[in-house]
Amino acid sequence: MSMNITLSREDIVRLCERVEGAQTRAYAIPKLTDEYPGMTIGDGYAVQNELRRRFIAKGHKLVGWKAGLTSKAKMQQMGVSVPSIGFLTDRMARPENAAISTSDLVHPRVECEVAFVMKKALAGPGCTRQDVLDATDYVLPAVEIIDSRFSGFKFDLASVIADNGSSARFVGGGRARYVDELDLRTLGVVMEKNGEIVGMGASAAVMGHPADAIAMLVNILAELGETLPAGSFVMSGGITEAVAVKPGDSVTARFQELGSVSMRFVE
Ligand code: 0L1
Ligand code: MG
Repeated sequence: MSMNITLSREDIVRLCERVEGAQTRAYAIPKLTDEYPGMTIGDGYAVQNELRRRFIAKGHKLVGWKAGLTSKAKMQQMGVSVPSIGFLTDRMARPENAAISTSDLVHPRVECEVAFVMKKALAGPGCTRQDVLDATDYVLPAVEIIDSRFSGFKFDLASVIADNGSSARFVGGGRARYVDELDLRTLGVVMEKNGEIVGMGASAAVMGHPADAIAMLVNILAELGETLPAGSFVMSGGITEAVAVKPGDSVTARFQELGSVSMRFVE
């Protein structure tokens, strides 16, 4: 890893155990920088990598990655200025129209994202939008259910990265489309909760073009000594602000050209 790591191995393992406990038993914890104010972004990724290693050792399968905090709306909402990445496993996936339990989540929020499925592996540094488009099998609409484990959503970038970018659940669906059939910058999205419109936007909100967010993700992976394998499912980041959900809520994300994705939330 070429990132600046300042924490000792013991501290990385300690923080990873703290985040893993909060994620698996669904309780809120103070942001990690309260105890380690000098924590760097590299330290955040060191904790995230340890979390990924542990989940995989327990039998979880890595299915892809997510870019997070990729729109101005999200950055303003969360008070940070740089995007992040996180990993996705089979245990986080939920089918379209699923009833998603909230009892194993802390304070879930939903956001609409364009997801990419890769037909070729990608490696950084220097990955570009065109490299991403050439390596994409198809895109599809997705909803990410994020769940920051930090009390009162009070966190900073290093803490969020350690918490795997707030990754919790994701639902892909709608219509899969080839990228050369679409203008990926101008896809409109409307998010409905219980039949009311609670968010809307256009895909250019994600770094000007969602494929740029995937290129950014591949270049961060290179800094972590990783590549993006063929077959990966990759989410490019929320187009609108994230919206809180609770048991009883139904959510539908309607994407121009890509169809819609729905789910409901239960206890
Ligand atoms: O998916 C994302 O944009 C990451 C969000 C991290 C912060 C949050 O919990 O809202
Ligand atoms: Mg997201």
